[in-house]
Amino acid sequence: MRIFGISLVLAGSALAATVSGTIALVQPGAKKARDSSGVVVWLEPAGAAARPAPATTPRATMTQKNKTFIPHVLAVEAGTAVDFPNVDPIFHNAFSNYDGQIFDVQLYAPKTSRRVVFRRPGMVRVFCNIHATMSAVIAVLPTPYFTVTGSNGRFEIHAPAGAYRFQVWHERAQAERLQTLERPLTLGEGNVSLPEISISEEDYVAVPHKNKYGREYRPPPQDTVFYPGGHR
Ligand SMILES: [Cu+2]
Repeated sequence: MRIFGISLVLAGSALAATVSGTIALVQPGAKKARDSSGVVVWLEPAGAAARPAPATTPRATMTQKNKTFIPHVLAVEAGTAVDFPNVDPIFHNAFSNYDGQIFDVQLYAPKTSRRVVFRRPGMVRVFCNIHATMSAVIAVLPTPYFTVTGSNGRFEIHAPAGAYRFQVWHERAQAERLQTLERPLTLGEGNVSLPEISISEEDYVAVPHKNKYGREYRPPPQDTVFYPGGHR
């Protein structure tokens, strides 16, 4: 009976498989991609099979360092609490007024942190209200099976057997182009290696963003100095 019991457990547990591949970001005029980092890749479970909510709130971190959000692209499952530690010697802010999730942690001091829970799936573009050059993306996903590429464009996702929709996103790619790269993917036994995926950045136009009031940024502050008692 014990042996039978063990085999039942094995049969009942979903086997995990790995989906891997490479993404090449292709800039207009360039023959080869140089840096293919920041591509979000995820497997969305097909059908309405509801996943049980995680017992504890998942956590993630986006650090403010050297006037940069690190990482520049952060992927999280919906329901994740994201901490924004400010390790710089100057004040920072983090806000988004794009679709996805509107939030504003207000101005906060060096060596302090703020936390925001991202509940609704979407691509949340994050900015700092006092530093125009700072930007980041938080990809809030309806799945725990995701990754973000590094500069070589390689990705690897582990997921249980089942039916999924494979999807990719990059901030400089057009939504219509990204849609054409979506595909159904069924995981059974064994790993899946996908052929190289090319994402064109053609048609990308960088548009300077506005501050949280929808206005132009002021001239850059002199950040070589500290800001005792606040920031203007
Ligand atoms: Cu800042």
